Amino acid sequence: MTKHKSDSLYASPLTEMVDFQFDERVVDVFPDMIQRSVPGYGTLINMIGILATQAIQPNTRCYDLGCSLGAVSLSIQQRVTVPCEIIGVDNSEAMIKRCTEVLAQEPSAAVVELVCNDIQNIIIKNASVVVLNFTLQFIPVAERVALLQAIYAGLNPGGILVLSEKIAFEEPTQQDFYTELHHDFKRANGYTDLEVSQKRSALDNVLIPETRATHQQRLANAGFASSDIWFQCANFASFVAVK
Ligand code: GEK
Repeated sequence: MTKHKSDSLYASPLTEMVDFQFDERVVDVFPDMIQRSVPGYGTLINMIGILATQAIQPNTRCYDLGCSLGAVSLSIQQRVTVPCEIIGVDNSEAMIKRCTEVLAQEPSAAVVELVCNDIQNIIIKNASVVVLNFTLQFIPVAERVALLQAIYAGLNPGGILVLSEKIAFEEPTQQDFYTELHHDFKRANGYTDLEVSQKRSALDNVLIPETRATHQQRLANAGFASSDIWFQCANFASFVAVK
């Protein structure tokens, strides 16, 4: 098993706060970072593999948009039993380079292709499953509906979109409750107060969470017949939307 480096990117005081980027320094610590930062991440990855396997039709495509190091692609690749194509897309060269090594030699019914590009530039077609696992939150808010429309257009009838996001709350007391719970989760995983606060500042302009209602309204506007939350841990929720 690969030994992953532990994340200490925000452990020392930074004189200048730079917006968070998915560069080589992040790639090196990414598995540790996401496990210690996203409550329920490991369970969600396993469950997406199971859900996707249920939904994938033979000889169709499954897209993992914002694939990072390929956790979702791998979870599907290891479970799927019908011939299909998994397409992982990420615009971070460093992520795609490392992801290629992670997914290299898995025996599977699925063929995996990795693409280094903006997910807003790719043409989605013949898809039975599209996964946006904590990626839409990094797309500018005004551009989100166009991406969901392109996904909807590329899905076959009955196909599903799995959309996982950090979510926001309208009620300030509810927002405070979940923010504190999330920060306590990070502290319980060994992050210091300094790391929690510096990471929060670095993500401020980059990761824009929205409410459950906003997501579901946008999914409906993009054409999806139904959507529901099928998994949630604290303020991290996953929607499944059906075409
Ligand atoms: C996982 N899904 O492990 N085009 C392509 N990729 C993008 C774009 C874009 N416009 N914007 C951001 N990314 C993964 C985790 S991480 C979530 C996803 C997180 C990519 C970015 O390079 C990064 O790899 C990924 O989306 C978001 O299940 O770190 O919180």
